[in-house]
Amino acid sequence: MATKHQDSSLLEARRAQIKQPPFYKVLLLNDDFTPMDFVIVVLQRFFGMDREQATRIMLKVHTEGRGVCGVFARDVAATKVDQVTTFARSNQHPLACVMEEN
Ligand code: TYC
Repeated sequence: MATKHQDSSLLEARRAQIKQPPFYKVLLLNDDFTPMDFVIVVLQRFFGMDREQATRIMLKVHTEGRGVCGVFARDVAATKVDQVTTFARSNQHPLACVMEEN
């Protein structure tokens, strides 16, 4: 018969095996050069926000230094980071977009 101790050790081992699928936050970082209107366009185009929502997030990044654009599965988050970075560089802006485990 399993002891209480064995039962809880088994449960712990099982919990360690069943890892939650990793999700990632995609964030924008503030800088002194990217125009506010450009950031608003990025949030609308790549994160499906309306202008009001996009303005709110842009101002949060501007005042607090960083802000979350959304939470996605790892490959989707990586694609968003690539798309935003490519779009920013092709418009000569230094806008930084990064992902972070949630
Ligand atoms: N700080 C920028 C400015 O004053 C605006 C800005 C907001 C830049 C958000 C980047 O992720 C950013 N023009």
